[in-house]
Amino acid sequence: MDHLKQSCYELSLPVTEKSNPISRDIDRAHSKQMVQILKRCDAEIFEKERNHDPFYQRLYSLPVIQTMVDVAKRVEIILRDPEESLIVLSGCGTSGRIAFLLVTSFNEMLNAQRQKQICSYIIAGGDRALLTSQEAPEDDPGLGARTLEKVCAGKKHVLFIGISCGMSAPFVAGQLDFCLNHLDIFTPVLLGFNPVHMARSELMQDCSFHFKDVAERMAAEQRHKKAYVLNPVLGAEAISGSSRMKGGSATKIILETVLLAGHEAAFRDKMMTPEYMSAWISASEMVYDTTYSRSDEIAALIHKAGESLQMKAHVYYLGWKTLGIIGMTDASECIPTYGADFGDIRGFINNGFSEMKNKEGDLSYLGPEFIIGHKDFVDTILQSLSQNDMILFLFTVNDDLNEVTVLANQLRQRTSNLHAIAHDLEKFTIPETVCHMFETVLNITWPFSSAKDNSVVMRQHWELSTKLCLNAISTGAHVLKGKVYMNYMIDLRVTNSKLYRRAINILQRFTGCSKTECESALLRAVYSTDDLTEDMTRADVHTHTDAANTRERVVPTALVMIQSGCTHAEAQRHLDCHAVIRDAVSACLNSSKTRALWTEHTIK
Ligand code: F1P
Repeated sequence: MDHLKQSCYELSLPVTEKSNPISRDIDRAHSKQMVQILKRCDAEIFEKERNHDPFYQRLYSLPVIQTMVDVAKRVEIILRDPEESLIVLSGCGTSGRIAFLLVTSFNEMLNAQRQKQICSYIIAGGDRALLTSQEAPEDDPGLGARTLEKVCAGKKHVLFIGISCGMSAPFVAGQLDFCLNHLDIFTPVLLGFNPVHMARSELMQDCSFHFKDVAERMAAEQRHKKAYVLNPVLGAEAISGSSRMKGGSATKIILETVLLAGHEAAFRDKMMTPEYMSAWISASEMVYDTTYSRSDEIAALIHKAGESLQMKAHVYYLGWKTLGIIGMTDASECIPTYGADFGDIRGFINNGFSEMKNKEGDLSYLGPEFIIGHKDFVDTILQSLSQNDMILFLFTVNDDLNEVTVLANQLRQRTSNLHAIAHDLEKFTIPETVCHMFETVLNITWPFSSAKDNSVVMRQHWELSTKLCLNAISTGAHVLKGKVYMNYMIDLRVTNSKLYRRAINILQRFTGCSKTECESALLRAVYSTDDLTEDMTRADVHTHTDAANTRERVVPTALVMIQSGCTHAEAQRHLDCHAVIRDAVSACLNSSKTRALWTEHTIK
């Protein structure tokens, strides 16, 4: 594919789907280089505006900050008059998990201050999606609207924040549309990371409009302060399209700021100014700086996790309180992103579901993926633990260090592959005896401030820091396992319409073939056939993604079929010859390049 074609192709993608030039060679980097690449990509979250470009507003751009002030004022109004009012945060996948984390923490803070808990979360697919990848409900705008209506029944004022990093999830579009049709009750906010004109314009299931229509209607209503679009650009993700990374982090930073600022205004009469908002963001930037100042330790943890995955062993995150949630969120997203098995990277939390405080309560009856307590880990996994399995503790000085010590001692009897990310404070450090139990400790000591709500803010900073580390570890480990080619997730699971389109985009990117050719190869891989029937080609995307859900290596198979012009069975044989997906893809792309060059040469 020549350069011009390739750059036109890139231009047509929204920012959140583009390939980031910084990480183009991440698949060939060793762990220390990887941390530097991820550090530069994450730095783009805080990058200042370039040439006052109105289409590419950044997080610190004045219009973005002003919108944050406006939304925080809505939070304040609701907190001042909580009867019959509600703040709802909603999203799919990582966006829904972050919504859950923010809502539970904010409600807990309100409860501790004897205030009414007025926040609620919605995640597409319900609470089971907090722990496992449930990509299909994301495609249903009607389901989104119905769920929202139910949650808000009887309320007179609702601030609805719909999160879709890629400005693409039909579930969220359905909810925003519902709000726009009931502006007497709802103030809708769209949080995403593309300019409005790049919102998805593909028609949605049983629907006459698309996401971009909704985003444009939202932008129009913003002029009357009836709706708000919060959409700073963060630059492309380090792994193309992996919005769990920068998208998830920025979602957390923006919404925590807005919620806390509204709270400060309601209960401490703090004035909300743009400077005040910028200061909150700068505090998160400090978290970014501090975290990446420990690049060597992060690299060591990537290396260890990579070794475990390469040996087909496991990585287990054992976290306390919200760090447990951060761990489970990171782990759950590896399945759709890297085609990982649920057992490859798993998260556990102290006290299991009673610590989660999710709406639907204990879900352990749903099966092994929903076994999440530390005690469950000891009861079900400890017996079979091998030295190749990596265990990573996630805790802070405010957690029960006695519990940490007891569990670590118990595990040390079976393995020394025990590591930790541990946060403490200048005045309250974690005793060395605790740190010494681990082979590698990423111990970050944070400056202590005695401000009243410091514990809430500190916890948020520890969560963000842990999220950055875990995103780096799980991404790096999968890169080392060969699940990434250049900076593309070539073994993604094609389980919803966005991922289906992404799969076609990846095939176009590497083969230079038309969309139709790539889609046809993808379908042949999805249905394991060389001859697509009419039923197959006529079926809707939903049917395709349903079928793809049970298939392995769908995109690599399609890629080999296109590049080598071979049958499905031959493509499977080619992949079977390579233990590592990246090697199989690279061998296929290189051999066809050589063939093309050779043909060109002989023709001349
Ligand atoms: C939602 C989401 C992602 C996930 C996957 C599928 O994306 O579930 O969290 O990583 O790519 O989509 P978005 O609506 O926030 O863009």
